Amino acid sequence: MPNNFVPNKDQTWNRRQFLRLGLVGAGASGGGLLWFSLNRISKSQITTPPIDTSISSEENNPMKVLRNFDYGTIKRENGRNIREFRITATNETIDLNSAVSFNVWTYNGQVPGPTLRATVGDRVRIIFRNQGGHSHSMHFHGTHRASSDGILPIRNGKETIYEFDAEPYGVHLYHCHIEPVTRHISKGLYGMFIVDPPSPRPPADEMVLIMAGYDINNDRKNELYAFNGIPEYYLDRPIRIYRNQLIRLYVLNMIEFDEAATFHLHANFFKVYPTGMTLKPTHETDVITMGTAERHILEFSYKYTGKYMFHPHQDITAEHGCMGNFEVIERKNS
Ligand SMILES: [Cu+2]
Repeated sequence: MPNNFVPNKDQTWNRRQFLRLGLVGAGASGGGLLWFSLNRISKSQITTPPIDTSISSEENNPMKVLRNFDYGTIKRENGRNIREFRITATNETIDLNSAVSFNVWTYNGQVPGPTLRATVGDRVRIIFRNQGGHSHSMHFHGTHRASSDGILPIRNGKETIYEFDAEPYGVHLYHCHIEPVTRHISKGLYGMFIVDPPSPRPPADEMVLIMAGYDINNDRKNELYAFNGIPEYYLDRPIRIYRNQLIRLYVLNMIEFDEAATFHLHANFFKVYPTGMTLKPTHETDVITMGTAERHILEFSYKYTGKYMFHPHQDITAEHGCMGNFEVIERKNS
């Protein structure tokens, strides 16, 4: 993992650091995870509170999923930016809690898969290798040709390339589309695909929250639910954020078997950018309903310090693991 995963002190990003990360990104493999890219450069500085260094950096760590964006390997071909991503499907066993170990199917060894990110108009190239033992695929939401729609099975041990233009801008997703899709998704084969607008959104502390369920006993119902892969992870390890700093949440509902889930934030209201496809919010609320695969950008900041829950307001879903906390703290020296 890059050293920047667990900073020991406040992470403050200046232009020099952005440039350095951008250069690192240009040479990184598709598995490289970056928090920002060159197109995030801004005069304003966004700081993120330090992550508790006692939190492990193991592969399936929701804190790692939270603020990591994979911009791929940047190439220049025929006057265009190409963002090349290398994704491998594998099988892993993860501990969902102290009692349940579960065999998951993964993209690049993690659930959810890496958050892939591009700017609208970029050419995206996905080099997909299947080492998962079953046939799998990568189906992206977005506008593209049928040949890159990712519905054909890629057999174990085989490789394919999906290539398309990143459009339209918004919060999208990718997932395996092999039958039964319910099983392939609920076993872990899903991730977020963010397409940024031509002009970057205003600086913010950006993070990804993906809701999903686990059907542990194959009864086509979920016994456990999670944000970013592990049930109740952020409940015990709150996401630290700064008071009065803009938070931009990219939220996605990937819960199979249930018809819909809501997302509710305590003691606050958020501005809604439906499917991330607007530059201005359409409305403000504190609970939003999402069917499976629905996703939005939600923006807010906290006025008061303290600990605040977030969870679906289907409380049975929250009680079975889809529950977390923000811990709003005061920024030092401000
Ligand atoms: Cu699959």
